[in-house]
This record gives sequence, structure tokens and C-alpha cells, in this order.
Amino acid sequence: MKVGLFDSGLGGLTVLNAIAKTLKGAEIFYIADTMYAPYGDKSKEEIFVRCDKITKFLLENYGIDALVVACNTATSVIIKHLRDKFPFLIIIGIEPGIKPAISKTKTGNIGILATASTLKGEKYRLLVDELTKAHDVKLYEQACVGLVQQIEKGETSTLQTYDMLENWLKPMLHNNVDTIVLGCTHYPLVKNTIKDIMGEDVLLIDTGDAIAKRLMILSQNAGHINEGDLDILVLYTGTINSDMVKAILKKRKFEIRKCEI
Ligand code: DGN
Repeated sequence: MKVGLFDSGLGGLTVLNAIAKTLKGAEIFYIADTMYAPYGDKSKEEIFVRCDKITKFLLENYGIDALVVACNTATSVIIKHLRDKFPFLIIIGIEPGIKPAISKTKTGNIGILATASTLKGEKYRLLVDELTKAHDVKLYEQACVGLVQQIEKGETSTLQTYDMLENWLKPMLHNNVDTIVLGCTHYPLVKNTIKDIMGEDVLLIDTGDAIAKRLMILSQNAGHINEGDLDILVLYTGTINSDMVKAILKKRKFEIRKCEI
């Protein structure tokens, strides 16, 4: 099975990691679209053009069977258009895990960290409306402007990143938030800093594992034999912090190179 994944940068690697824990004997092609990062401040049209080009590139060069949009921002803004344009391709998107957070919270107070575009996206707003009508919970949303850039620089636990997060998380701490949704695939990379501020007991929800599970079911349905090694190719369009790539993918073997899309 050949699987394409993409994000504006390093964040989608957290989804790749989750996939690599379960999927075997497959080829994974990851695109970090760093030349056009961050997507969070791009228009819907600009994001669609990039996602469209990347999907065509992955189809033409690697013949992918499935595509994972490993970016909440792109999913929230353009996944419907992408599905309309490539109806023959399995396309999996990623959404903030509000439903699992509702089932886990004890205080009923949930924090949601995401990019401004994700929080404004129509798909996200509809989900929030539906869930807050049906459940007695209070959601504290926070657009984390600038956090993706800090993470791309490798600044996951510097003082500046700590200060940014503390500023956003303090009101949540005071409002008895016990569960935080990581609504951007970059944010699992600052889990430790969030725990330093909120305390060890805070529950952090990211949806990488749920995506990995869906991909497994799809690959089984397609008759894929889940055995053998995983071939991982990481491609990037601008520049990339390759030490961060190594650190995120831990001991996994991968190839990395620049490409033009
Ligand atoms: N990792 C992307 C997400 O999940 O939204 C970050 C988007 C961006 O580039 N700001």
C-alpha cells in the first residue's frame, strides 16, 4: 500500500509516527510544504492550490492509494473540495478530537488549542455547535498564533515558547480545565511544555492514533497484508530542520530530500 501524507511542515510527522506504530509493509510519502508554511495565515484559495498540487504530485510520482491530510487547518478549510476533485482517491482528514475530550472530561471544562483558521473553519464551527447543544460542557478555545513557527524552529521547550503557552493556558488552569484538545498536528510536539504548565494530570487529546486506526481498517479492506518494513520518504519544499525530523521519527529509518511542487 502506498500512502501520501502532507502538512505545512513538521506537524504531520506526529501523525506519521502514529501510523508507523500499526501499519507494516507499506510505503509512506510525506510532504512538508515548508516553502508555503504556515497554512494558518493563507486564504482558502491559496491553501486549496497547494493541497491540489501536492495531491497531483503524490499521485503522478508515487501512485498513492490513500492520502492523509495530516493538517487540521487544511482539513478544516478544503477537504471537501479535495474529495470532490479526486473522488477515486481515499482521503482521510484530521479534526480536533472534541468528541473524545467530551467523553473523558470530569470537570466539563475543555480547552481547545488550534490555529486561527481551524477555529474559524465552517466544518469545525458546525461540529462545535452540534456537540455543545448535546452535551453540558464548556469549551475554552485558543488560537495559538506563532506556535507552529516556534516548533518549526525546534523551540519546543524554550522560555519564549513556555511564555506563549503559559499566557494561553493560565485562563484554562483557572477555569478548571482538565482536558485539552491538541487541534493542530504540531502541538503534540509541545506536550511536555503544556504539562509543565497545566500539571501532569491534564489529559491531552490528539487524533493521530484515530487516523492510524482508520487507515489500518481501509488497508485491511483493500486486502493489504500488514507485514514487513515500512519505507518512509520525507520530502520538503522549502527548508527543514532535519534534526527535528530525526527527533520526531525517533529510531525509524527514513530518507529525506528536497523537492519542487
Ligand atoms: N500542523 C498544521 C495543523 O494541524 O493545523 C499547522 C498548520 C499551519 O501551517 N499553521
